[in-house]
Amino acid sequence: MISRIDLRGDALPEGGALRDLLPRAEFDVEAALEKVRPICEDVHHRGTAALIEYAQKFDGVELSQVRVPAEAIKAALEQLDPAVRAALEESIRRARIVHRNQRRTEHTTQVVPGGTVTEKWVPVERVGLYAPGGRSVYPSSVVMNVVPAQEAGVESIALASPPQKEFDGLPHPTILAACALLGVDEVYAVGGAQAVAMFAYGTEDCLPSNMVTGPGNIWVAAAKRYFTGKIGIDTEAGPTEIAVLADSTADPVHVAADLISQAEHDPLAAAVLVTDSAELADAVEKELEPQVAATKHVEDRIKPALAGKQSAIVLVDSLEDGLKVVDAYGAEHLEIQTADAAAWAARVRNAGAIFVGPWAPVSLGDYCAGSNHVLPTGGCACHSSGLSVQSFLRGIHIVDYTRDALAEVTHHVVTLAEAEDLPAHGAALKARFGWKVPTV
Ligand code: HSO
Ligand code: ZN
Repeated sequence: MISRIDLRGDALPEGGALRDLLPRAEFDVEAALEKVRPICEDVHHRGTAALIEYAQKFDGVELSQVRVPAEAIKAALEQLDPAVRAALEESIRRARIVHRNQRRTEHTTQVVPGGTVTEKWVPVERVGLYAPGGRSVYPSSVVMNVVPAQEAGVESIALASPPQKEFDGLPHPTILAACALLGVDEVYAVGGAQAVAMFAYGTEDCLPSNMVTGPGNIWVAAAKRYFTGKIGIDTEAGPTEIAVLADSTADPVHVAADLISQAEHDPLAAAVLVTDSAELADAVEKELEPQVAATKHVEDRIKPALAGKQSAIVLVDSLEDGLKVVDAYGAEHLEIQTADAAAWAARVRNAGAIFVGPWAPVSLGDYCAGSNHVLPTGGCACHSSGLSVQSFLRGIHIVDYTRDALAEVTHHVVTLAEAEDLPAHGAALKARFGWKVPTV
C-alpha cells in the first residue's frame, strides 16, 4: 500500500541531493497555464457573459447572474445544521484569537537625531478569496482565508466558489453559511481559473481586487501563476502533504490514522512517515490496512494517495537524520511523534506548520487549533509561510529627515551615487544646499 525508502547505512546526502531522494507529487502547473490563459483573457474582454458561459461549460449550470443574492446567503445560515454551526463558530473564535495576535504595530526608529524611519502597516484594500467546490467543499477554508484578512483590516472582501448543480447554481450552502457567519456578503458563484480572472481584472459586477488568496485545483493554481506579478497572490496550493517524524515511542494507530487523514483529500495527496524505528514502520504499515478499509474515500483518493510515488515510509538511522530528512522535504504539515517532541519540533527549520506530540494531530489544525490551514506545499515551506494577517498587510516606510540630518549624510549619498554612475541622484541632494556638498 505504501512504498519504503531506506536511507539507513550510508551518510545522508546534503540539501538538494537529499531532497531528490524524497517522494513528491507531480503537479504540472505550467501545462495547465496554456489552457488557463485564454479563459482569463476571455473573462477580461467579455466579463460576466464569459463567466456565465464557463458555468455552463464546466459546472453544468445555467446562471442568469453570478453574484449570490443576500437572501440565499441568509437562507443557507438558517438551514445550517446547528452542530455544524457551533463547530464553525468555535473554529472562527479560535482562529480570531490567534490571528488577532498577529497584528503588527507601527514602529518608529530614530536613525540619527532628526532622522526617522517609521514602518506603518497598511492592509490591502480589496481581496478576492477562493473556496473550492466539487470534491473539496471546505467551509473551514473559508474561515482560514477570511479571518486573517479581516483581522488585518482588509475593508473589502469578496469570495468566489463554484456554482453547484444540485443547489440551483449557487455555491455549496455550507460555504454560504460560513460566509454569513463571518459577515462576508459579497459572494460569487464562479469557479476555477475564471474566478481568479474575475477578481484580477474585475467585471461589470465585481470590482477588481488587489490580491487573490485561497486553495483550489490545478486550474486555480495556474490562474494564480498567470496573475503573479500583476496582483498579490498567496502561495500556489498543491496537493496536501503530511510528514510524520516518529520514533519507537509513537503509537502506530495514531500515526496511521494521521497519514490517512490527509491522504483523504486527494489521490495526489502525500503521506510520508520518517522514522528511525523499523518496528514502528512495520506496525504502521500493518495498521494502515484495517484503518483504510474502515474509512470512506478509499478507492478514489486514499489508496492512490498512499500508493502513489509522493507517499512513502522513509527509514533513517537516527532521529538526527530524520530531522535532516524532514527539513529537506519541507512538508506542508509536520507531526513530531517522538519522545521529547517539543525539543525536536524546536529544531525543525522547514515546515508549513508543526504539530507537537500525540495530542496535536493535523486534523485539529485543519479545523479548530486556531492556527491557519492554508499552508505552503510542494517544498515551498522552505521559503514561504502559511496564510496570516501578515499576508494581507504591506509595511510602508515613512522617511522623515530634517535639513541638518540630511546635510550630515549628503557626502555619503553623493559618493555612493557617483560610484554607481548616477550623478543626478547626488545632485538631488546638492540642489538643496546651493549645489554643494555641505560640510558639517
Ligand atoms: N488539510 C487541508 C485543509 C483542510 N482539511 C480543509 C480539511 N478541510 C490543507 O491544509
Ligand atoms: Zn485536511
